[in-house]
Amino acid sequence: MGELHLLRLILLAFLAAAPSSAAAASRLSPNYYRHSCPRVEQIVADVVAAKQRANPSTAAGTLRLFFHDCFVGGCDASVLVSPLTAAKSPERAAEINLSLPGDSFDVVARAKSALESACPGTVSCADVLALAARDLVGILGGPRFPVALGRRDARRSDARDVEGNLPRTNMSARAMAVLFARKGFTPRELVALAGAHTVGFSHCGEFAHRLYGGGGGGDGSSYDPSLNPAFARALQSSCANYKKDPTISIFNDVMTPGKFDEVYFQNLPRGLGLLASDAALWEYPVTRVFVQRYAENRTAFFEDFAMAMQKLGAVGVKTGRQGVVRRQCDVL
Ligand code: HEM
Ligand SMILES: *[C@@H]1O[C@H](CO)[C@@H](O)[C@H](O)[C@H]1NC(C)=O
Ligand SMILES: *[C@@H]1O[C@H](CO)[C@@H](O)[C@H](O)[C@H]1NC(C)=O
Ligand SMILES: CC(=O)N[C@H]1CO[C@H](CO)[C@@H](O)[C@@H]1O
Repeated sequence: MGELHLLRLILLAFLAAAPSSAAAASRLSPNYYRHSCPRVEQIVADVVAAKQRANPSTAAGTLRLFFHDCFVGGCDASVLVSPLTAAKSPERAAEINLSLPGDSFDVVARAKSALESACPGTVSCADVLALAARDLVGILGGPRFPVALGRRDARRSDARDVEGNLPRTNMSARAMAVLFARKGFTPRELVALAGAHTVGFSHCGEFAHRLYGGGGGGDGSSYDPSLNPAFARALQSSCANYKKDPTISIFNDVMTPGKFDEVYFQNLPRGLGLLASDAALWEYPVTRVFVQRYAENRTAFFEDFAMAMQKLGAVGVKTGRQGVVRRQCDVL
C-alpha cells in the first residue's frame, strides 16, 4: 500500500467518522450543570486530588480508562460496568487482560458518590470520568483544558464490542493511524494522544517479545535492535521473572515517569520507547514528524494534547434520550 493510498484511506475513514461525533459534541456544553449541579467541577476536583495523593498511580490509570471508554462505543461509561453486576459479560471483562487498575474505577465511584449527595441523579458517570481524567492530567503537570459536559451513560456494555476498537502494541503505526482515523483522529492527534505514555507503566508481558528473541539461544541476549542496548539489558533483567510474576511493571517514560511532559517523545529516537507501538511512531515517517515536533516543543505537545483530549471526550457521546444517568457507575 503506497503512502498516498494510505492517506486516502485515512481521509475517507475520517470523513465517515466525523459528522456524528461533531453533531453530538455540539450538544455538549461546559455549563451543562450550571443550574442542576453548579459545584460539579469542584466536587470532582476535590475527590480526585485526595485520591491521587493517597494512590499516585490513579492518574495514569484513569487517563487510560477514559481512552478505552471513548474508543469502545463512545464516551458513555460503558467500561465502568462491573462483571460482578452485569447480566452478560461487559466491556471490562474483555479489558481484564488490559489490566485497567482498580484505583481508576475507585476514583470515579468516589466522585460519583459525592455528586449523588450534592445533586442526586444528575451528573452522568461519563462526565465524571471525563472530568477526572482532565483533572489528573493537570495534577501530573500536564495542560488544563475545558471539558464540555452533558454526556449520558450507556444502557449496554458488552465485551464483544471491544475487539477491533482498541490499539494493540503489535500494530504498525500505519494500522494505528487507520484505527484512529476511523474514530475521527488525524495522525497528528494520534501522536499527541499517545503522549499519554509520558506517565504510568506497562506490564512486562506487553513488551517481553522485544526482549527475549531466542536468537541468543534462550539466554536472553537477543533483543529488538531498535531498543537502546543498555535499556534493553535493564529490561531483560527487570522482567526476567515476568511469567512467574505477571504483575512486574515498568514505567512507560523511564526518564520522568510521574511527570506529564514531552520527555516520552525525546525517548523514542533514543530507543527508550517501552512498547513496540511507541517505537513504531518514530519509525513511520507520517507520525515521526510529530514525534520530532513534540520532543522539541512542550507547548506544541500540550496544545495539541489538550485539543485532542477534548475531541476524544466527544467521541460517540450520547445525549438526551440516547442514554441515561446511572446512579451507580458499575451497575447498568
Ligand atoms: C496508540 C496506541 C496505544 C497503544 C498500543 C497502547 C497500549 C498500551 C498498553 C499495552 C499499556 C500497558 C497496560 C498495562 O500493562 O497495564 C498502556 C498503558 C497506558 N496507556 Fe496506552 N496505548 C495507546 C494509546 C493510548 C492513548 C491514546 C492513551 C490516552 C490518551 C493512553 C494512555 C495510557 C496510559 C496513561 C497508560 C498507563 C496506565 C497505567 O499506568 O495504569 N494510551 N497503553
Ligand atoms: C496482535 O495481538 C492480538 C492479541 O494479542 C492478536 O489477536 C493479533 O492477531 C495480533 N496482530 C498481529 C498483526 O500480529
Ligand atoms: C512551539 O510551539 C508553539 C505552539 O505551536 C509555537 O507557538 C512556538 O513558536 C513553538 N516554539 C518553537 C521554539 O518552535
Ligand atoms: C485473550 C487472553 O489473553 N486471555 C487471557 C486473559 O487472562 C486469563 C487469566 O490470566 C487467561 O486465562 C486468558 O487466556
